[in-house]
Amino acid sequence: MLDGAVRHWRNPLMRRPIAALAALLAAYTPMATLAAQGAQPQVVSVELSSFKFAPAEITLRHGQTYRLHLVNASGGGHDFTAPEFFAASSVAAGDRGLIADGKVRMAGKQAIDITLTPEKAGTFPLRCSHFLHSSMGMNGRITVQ
Ligand SMILES: [Cu+2]
Repeated sequence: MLDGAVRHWRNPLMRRPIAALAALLAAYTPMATLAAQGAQPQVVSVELSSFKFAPAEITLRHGQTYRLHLVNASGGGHDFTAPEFFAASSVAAGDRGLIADGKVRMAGKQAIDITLTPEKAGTFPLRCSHFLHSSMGMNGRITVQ
């Protein structure tokens, strides 16, 4: 009986599915890990209000995927204007429509989520482009390490 099993194992037809399964597992495992990382980006929350960003200093790592959770806490409109930062990032395809001319426009009490990956290290200015808002303090800085 054991002899039969050994002969079975040595049969190339019986070995091939095992080799195929091992190759499949080797190929599939890294992909599964990447998918798990992609499914859970790190959340970075930024609150907009009259007239500031909180936090005003945002530090990110290049190559890491984030979910930028923007919340407009005030009743009036603001925007998250950072054209150089957005140009230096890969934005998830489904979220690109939320950014126009480097800015995310936000109505009062609105929340917007954008999934992106900063691709280049650098320091990028952040401001609100509404009339006089930046001169009243609505400025920030995004540092990508
Ligand atoms: Cu504003």
